[in-house]
Amino acid sequence: MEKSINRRLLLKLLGAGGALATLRPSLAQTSAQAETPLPSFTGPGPNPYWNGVNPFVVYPQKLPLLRLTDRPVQLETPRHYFRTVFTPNEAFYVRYHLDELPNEIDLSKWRLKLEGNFARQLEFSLEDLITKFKPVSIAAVNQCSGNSRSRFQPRVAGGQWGNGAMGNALWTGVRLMDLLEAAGVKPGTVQIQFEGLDRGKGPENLGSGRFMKSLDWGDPVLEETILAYAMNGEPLPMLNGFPVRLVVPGKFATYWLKHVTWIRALTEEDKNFWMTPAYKVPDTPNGSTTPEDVAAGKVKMVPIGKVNMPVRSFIIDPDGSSPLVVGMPVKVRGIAFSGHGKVVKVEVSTDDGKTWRPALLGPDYGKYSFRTFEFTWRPSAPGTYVIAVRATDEKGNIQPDTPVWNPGGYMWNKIERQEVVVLAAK
Ligand SMILES: Nc1nc2c(c(=O)[nH]1)N[C@H]1C(S)=C(S)[C@@H](COP(=O)(O)O)O[C@H]1N2
Ligand SMILES: [Mo]
Repeated sequence: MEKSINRRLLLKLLGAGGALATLRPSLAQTSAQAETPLPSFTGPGPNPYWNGVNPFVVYPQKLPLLRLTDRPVQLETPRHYFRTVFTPNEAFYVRYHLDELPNEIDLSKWRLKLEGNFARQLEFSLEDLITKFKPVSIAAVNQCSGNSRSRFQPRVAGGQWGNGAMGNALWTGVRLMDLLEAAGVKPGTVQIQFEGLDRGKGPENLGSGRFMKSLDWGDPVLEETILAYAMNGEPLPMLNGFPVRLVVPGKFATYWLKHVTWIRALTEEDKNFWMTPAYKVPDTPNGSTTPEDVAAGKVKMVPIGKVNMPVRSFIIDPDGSSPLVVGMPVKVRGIAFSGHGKVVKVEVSTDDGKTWRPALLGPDYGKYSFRTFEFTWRPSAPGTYVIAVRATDEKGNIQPDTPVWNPGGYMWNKIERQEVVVLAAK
């Protein structure tokens, strides 16, 4: 099956017409904007907004998504696209750090380069990657470290994401280790660095105009990491990393480099801005600390690559937009995932977290995928109810009902809630 997917893909990527081989979208296309002003601020207190409060905008190859910023491009996926276990490519969120994005890529010239402390300095075309290496597929959740950052109290700087800076896809590509073995990693290598094609100034005077991330040589995640050329059986959308991106299962998306064009074996630790000081978390069990401890210089910070994504779950339906009716069954549905292993239990509460009952889990697409759940609830009296959901993974990690706080606004995983109104049946 993989073989035929691949032949089809190859045709799509390289074949006649080549519509996708060189995309010529204008990244400046604009959108229909909301006609009435939206509320401007979502906190403090219980947050009624699942997504961030932002206008819809349309970019090439994308459905209308919620715009956080346009330089760099940051687009959030609206809640209803999480009704399916795989997030549609056209609705998949977008996050960049720099403002000059590759707008078209000529695959007759593009080459992936392996350089640095390798026995052989190699170059591969996209066709080489597709045809010379065994394709592998993995379902995995890509989640921004700052997903749900708008919930932080006190608030922290950075994109004020709601819950939609995440997505699940079936990724197909080459095992990173197959590429590294072909080049021959020489002794003395400490990290493998990845760089893409986007450029820009980045934060002032920090030498940050190239987005680069490195994984430790010897980190077990390298065994599962792939360089993906397909997402849900299609070429990657340009804004999600065409022609190839890194998929680092279980790790936050900051390591999932897009448009990967350079892979380097480093003999010294990568100290570029995007490794340090950016993207660091307190070295505490759940990445949490306090503003006071940070101010007092008490907190040891480590790269977020040292941790896996904490367990999370989300209520997708009901979304509170319409009332429920006494005696009428309603399906509470959503998704759950964990970077630590398979989700083994999802529980739903209809009394704001006082009592919990198990939900039915959907199909298992592997431990790094979203897992859907469903719970049938028949409200017996009118009123306002708070539905809550919490997941447990195979390592026994369970979502806390306490908020996370750290200066980067990372690793949020508090139990999610949805308020609903139940009306009397007439
Ligand atoms: N080349 C490149 N890759 C990148 C980034 C970037 O700015 N440039 N951002 C990273 C971060 S922080 C995130 S959250 C994910 C977002 O992936 P997506 O835009 O495909 O959703 O890409 C990662 N890979
Ligand atoms: Mo991110």
